[in-house]
Amino acid sequence: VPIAVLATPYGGAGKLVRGGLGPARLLQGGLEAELGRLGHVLRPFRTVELSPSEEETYGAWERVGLANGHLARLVHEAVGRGDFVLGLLADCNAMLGMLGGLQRSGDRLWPPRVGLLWIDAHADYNTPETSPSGMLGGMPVAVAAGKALRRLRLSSGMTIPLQSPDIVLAGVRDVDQLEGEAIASDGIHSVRPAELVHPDGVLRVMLDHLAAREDLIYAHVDLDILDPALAPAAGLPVPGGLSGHQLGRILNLVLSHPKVQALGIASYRPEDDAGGQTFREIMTAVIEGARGLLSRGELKT
Ligand SMILES: [Mn+2]
Repeated sequence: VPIAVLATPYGGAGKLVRGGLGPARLLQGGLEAELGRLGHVLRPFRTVELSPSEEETYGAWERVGLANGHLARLVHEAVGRGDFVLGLLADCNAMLGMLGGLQRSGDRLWPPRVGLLWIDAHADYNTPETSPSGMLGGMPVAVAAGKALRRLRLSSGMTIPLQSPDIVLAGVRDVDQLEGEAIASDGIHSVRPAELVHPDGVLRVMLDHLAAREDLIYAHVDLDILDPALAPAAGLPVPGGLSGHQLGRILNLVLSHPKVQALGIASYRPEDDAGGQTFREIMTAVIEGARGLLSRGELKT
């Protein structure tokens, strides 16, 4: 399966320097070379760019929607060619564009059902009403589920909101109170952090349930799923978390699943990673995941 590597430097605070450089740094720092060495065919790297007039449009949240709309078009093109999509994302808000692109692939009148496997220290299930911080980055899963910010969802290409059973949260270890109440009352499924250490258990069961329901699955990784002691330059650090090797075993399992059509990797901050420690953990994880993608090809033939 050819891999289309797509990047977006746009996040909740605009075109980020913090995080915005992350996607390019991952690729040039060795990801491209390593994927090639494994035997993957890579499409030419594409990156989202707003036009000058779009850059001047309204506020940062509107620009996130515009950038996500561009990302969705790139995802749509890539999936139309049969590519696997690897999204290198400034922050988690870009998940809306990844989902939007997957929803638009296939028949327009009978769009594919798309599921979400959300691997993050945070649930990102806040709405503007429940959020203690008001940060857009804490809301994208709720936006994808149609609970708030309809305009942002639509401009990201997501015409159909996810339903609760389309969502599986994995490894979440920091939830705000009202956010937790919403997750419980909406009946969102979760895989607990301790259960992720052996991915071939609860996670596999959840993935199989999701696959039975969906045509396509998007797997999203906020790199703060990693332990900040090992990978401090990733996302919004929360004590605890996985090693790069542990995340690699999870991604290996996830990417070996034929319905997983896209992987998003979000929130690497190279400017806080002078020694490259976080980079090495990420690389370990993604390379192990990419092996899973290769094993899927072998199963098919
Ligand atoms: Mn997070």
